[in-house]
Amino acid sequence: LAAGATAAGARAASSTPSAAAEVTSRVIPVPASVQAGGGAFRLTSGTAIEVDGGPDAPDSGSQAARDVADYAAGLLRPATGYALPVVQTLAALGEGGGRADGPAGIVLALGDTDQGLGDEGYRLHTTPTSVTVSARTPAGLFHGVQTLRQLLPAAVESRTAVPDTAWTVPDADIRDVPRYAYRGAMLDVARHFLTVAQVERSIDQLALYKINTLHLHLTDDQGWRIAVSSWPRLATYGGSTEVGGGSGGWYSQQDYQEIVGYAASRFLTVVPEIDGPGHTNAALASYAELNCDGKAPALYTGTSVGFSSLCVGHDNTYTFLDDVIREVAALTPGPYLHIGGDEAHSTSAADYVTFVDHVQQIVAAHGKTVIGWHQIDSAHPAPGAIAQYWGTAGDETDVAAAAQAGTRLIMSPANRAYLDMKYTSSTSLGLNWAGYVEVKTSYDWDPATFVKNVPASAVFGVEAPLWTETLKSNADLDFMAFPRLPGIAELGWSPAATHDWDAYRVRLAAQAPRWTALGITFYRSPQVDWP
Ligand code: TNX
Repeated sequence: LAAGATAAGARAASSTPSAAAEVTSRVIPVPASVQAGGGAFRLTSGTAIEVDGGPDAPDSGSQAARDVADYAAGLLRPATGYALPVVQTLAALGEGGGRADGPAGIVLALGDTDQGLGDEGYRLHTTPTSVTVSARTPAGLFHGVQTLRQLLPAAVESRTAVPDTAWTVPDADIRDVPRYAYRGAMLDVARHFLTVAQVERSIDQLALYKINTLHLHLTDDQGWRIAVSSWPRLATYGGSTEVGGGSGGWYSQQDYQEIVGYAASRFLTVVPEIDGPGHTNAALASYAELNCDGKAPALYTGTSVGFSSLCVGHDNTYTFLDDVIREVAALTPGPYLHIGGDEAHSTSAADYVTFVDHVQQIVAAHGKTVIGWHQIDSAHPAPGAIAQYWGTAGDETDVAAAAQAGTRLIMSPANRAYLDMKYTSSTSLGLNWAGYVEVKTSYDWDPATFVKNVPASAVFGVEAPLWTETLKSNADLDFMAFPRLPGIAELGWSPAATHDWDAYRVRLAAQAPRWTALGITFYRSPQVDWP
């Protein structure tokens, strides 16, 4: 083991086992390295949050650090009842990352104060008078704040004051960097429409576990959920219903930008998905000219898959896709656009290849990198394309061949990472086509080795999809995501050497009071000793 992996870190810190043990029994994803710090820190009514924007402050980096400090203050003020003023300083960091002098408090320090923290890593160091989070980037500071949050008592999540609480941060010196650059979750807003408020609530849950990507499945047979000015009926008609026949809904371009901006404030990138050639009944119903026979089918509110297809041989199809992808790309600051490509059972194999190859060109023309469900590996994945694996067996030879040839992989094996699979045969919500996925099954796999003959370097990250055929309310979403989502987040962030179900189930149990304080309904799996 390289020094720095938690298992090694925990051993190296055996002179002070409590520091590492406290952190590794409480924080998800478990940090890459935990050593003893300078002593535990306690927040008081006199604590301030100091922002050190680094040597170049004030500049845009400094403003971003300030935003993270304001966010941290917003998290910590309600439960503590403390003022926690945010103050900006230019002071240099003291030895070991703590403050040399100056006011006691929480310090967020941006700059190249530490080596090897990369784009998202951070260091968190406690002393009796300070807890300092340092990072090279604002994203790193933000992730460090999530760790700080989880080191405080669960009551910190309360939105009302919890008096007589000792707001203690245990002694720790944490250095933490992610295993994978892409750590995602997907919301299917097509089968059941989810409001902007529901999506933002999910974003906050994802941020707590250092997930950095929100994939929005915006279009499917049952609904088209984003306004496209050049094809307005997609939303107004195609978005007018959902599974079960409810009234559905759709995001105006302003709504979508609101979601993108909220995600960015939590350091998540939005990946919009426009699915094709299958999963397109809502579009086909909205515009007759998209159909090979020129006839618009009825809207669809059931849960079957594989019955719809865009007309691959029609020019209209590519005019439509070019318009949609141009508009969606322009609204999306992130580098990716997801083209779907799954379950095209009503498209011939040859047409499928024609379609995927053409759509990839359109996405490239609008400046985005293609992500597609792993069936795109049966076409010709463009240079830089990313395939999202949602199989269960791990023996797909076309996926392995594409990975060997340079197509990166996002790992979402359905029998592990799908948050919509039932936990057991008695789970009332969810589906079971990929089997039952209890908490241990969901956690206990390795993204690097799940698909045979894939080079570890081809794995770009992990994603937990939440399909909504059976889900609608916040309570529904929560119950399926918790407690599995934190496990997928840990697979994406923590070093493989830290992977250990027995240790993980202890950390997971410790999260439950936090979820309760946050109003998150969760499945009390018998595999975990909940408090
Ligand atoms: C398969 S996964 C689908 C979705 C369903 C999901 C339900 C994938 C790429 N396609 O259309 O919603 O199963 O688990």
